[in-house]
Amino acid sequence: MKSVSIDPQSAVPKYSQLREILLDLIDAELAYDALIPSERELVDRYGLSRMTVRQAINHLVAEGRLYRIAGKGTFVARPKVEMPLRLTSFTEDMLARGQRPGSRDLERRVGAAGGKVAKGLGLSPGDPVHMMVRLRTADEVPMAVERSYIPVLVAPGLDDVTLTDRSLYAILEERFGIELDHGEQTIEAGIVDPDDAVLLELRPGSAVLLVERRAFAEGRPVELTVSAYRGDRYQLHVGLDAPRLPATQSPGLTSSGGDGHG
Ligand code: 16G
Repeated sequence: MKSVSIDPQSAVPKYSQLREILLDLIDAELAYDALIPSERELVDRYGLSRMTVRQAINHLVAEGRLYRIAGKGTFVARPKVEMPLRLTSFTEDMLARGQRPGSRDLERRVGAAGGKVAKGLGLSPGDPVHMMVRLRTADEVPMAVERSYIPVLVAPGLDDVTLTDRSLYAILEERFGIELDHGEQTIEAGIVDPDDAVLLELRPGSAVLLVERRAFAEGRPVELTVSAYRGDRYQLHVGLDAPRLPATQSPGLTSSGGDGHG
């Protein structure tokens, strides 16, 4: 069982012990948007310095577990959003969570595909592509900046359609008859780009999830999108299957922990 007081003998730093205590409190007792005890109360309750208390809270704010409102206090953040690992659109995903999806066009133009974009979309460098940069919001809270590329050939005239507060996937389907049927995605950790930090209301140097998606229709690449999702608002959850040995392999080897390959 975790202690509910600070152990001064512990090798675990005091701010870290307080962080654990606060996490337990958040999980067990506090709903989101609930006010947490003030710094002064925590100082008194746990016999810590103000600096140590602040350090624990700063950590939890950076991790997206708490948020501050100047002059009001520190509150429990909403649980992180699980990034879907399906070919859903941002709009569908937010509606399914009961949140209001939003989209703001930051940049829209037709340009010449560079090497990487051309390769991803099966084009030749210099071929025309729609380039769009969008800020995505959920209940007005900025969640991600998405930079998408779509071959002009597959969606001619898309540049005349506003995407503000609209779904790109719905427009592709309704207006251009494109039904995306397959996708692939790479997700890696990153540090927010300084311009994106302003849009996403993050401090410079904050963590983001960098997501690169390609979506296809009938085997043809339709979309390449590179997005920065707020690291304090998103997490990934994956189900894990136990490795299964091929049926031909001897059952005597099952305790080796091998995955049956090689
Ligand atoms: C998701 C996709 C993005 C796609 C967008 C379409 C990820 C990481 N990205 O945000 O590639 O362009 O949905 O959403 O999932 P929309 O139809 O709401 O515009």
